[in-house]
Amino acid sequence: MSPVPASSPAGLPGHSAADRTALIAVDLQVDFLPGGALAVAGGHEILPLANHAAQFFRNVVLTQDWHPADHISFAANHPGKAPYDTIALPYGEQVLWPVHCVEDSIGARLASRLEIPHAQLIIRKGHHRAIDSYSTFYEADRTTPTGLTGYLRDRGIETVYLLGLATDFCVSCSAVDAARHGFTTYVVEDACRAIDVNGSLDKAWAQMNAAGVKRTRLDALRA
Ligand code: VGL
Ligand code: ZN
Repeated sequence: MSPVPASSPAGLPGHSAADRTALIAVDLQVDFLPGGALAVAGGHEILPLANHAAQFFRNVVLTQDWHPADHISFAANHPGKAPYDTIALPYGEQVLWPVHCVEDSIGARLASRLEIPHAQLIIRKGHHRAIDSYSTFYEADRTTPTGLTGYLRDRGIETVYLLGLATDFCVSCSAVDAARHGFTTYVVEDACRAIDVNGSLDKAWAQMNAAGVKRTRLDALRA
């Protein structure tokens, strides 16, 4: 009988390093691109980068911010408040945003230039009226799960790479949660763009560093 190989041949699901690794492409949606309701500067620049990066991954998860029209994170739902004001909610401080990514609206659609046909899962987050959700693992109350942890574990995923929008909100919160759940976690930093409001980008990197999130770049994926 022949010995069990140290690494199984490619093509056997769940056994090779490629099968244990997933790319999570965060919130590449119309409203976060220039011209959108909550445009992230340079957001459109990363669409070709995301398409390219995805070719290096067998497992790709896409996420969509997906809010009801009466969502608590919209400044318009708080009389007297303006976008980027903050309010105190039971789960902590909440930044108020322009109305964005309303369920089933054009702005909530994935960017038309996104071409990742082999993506296998789309996680929609932020659909509870009273809770925002930057992370694609847990909503902002830190207790309501999206189910992504279970999906990744069931699929034998051990390492995740993240890219997308915005670095300092949905990407960073997702990366921190991934690392806390024991996934080896990389952020592909040149394939992300930030909102950067009130020092949010510096704060986000500090939190990612503290959680053990590693930074990488597109070039390193090619290597
Ligand atoms: C996001 C603010 C509000 C994001 C989503 O995708 O980073 N930011 N909703
Ligand atoms: Zn949102």
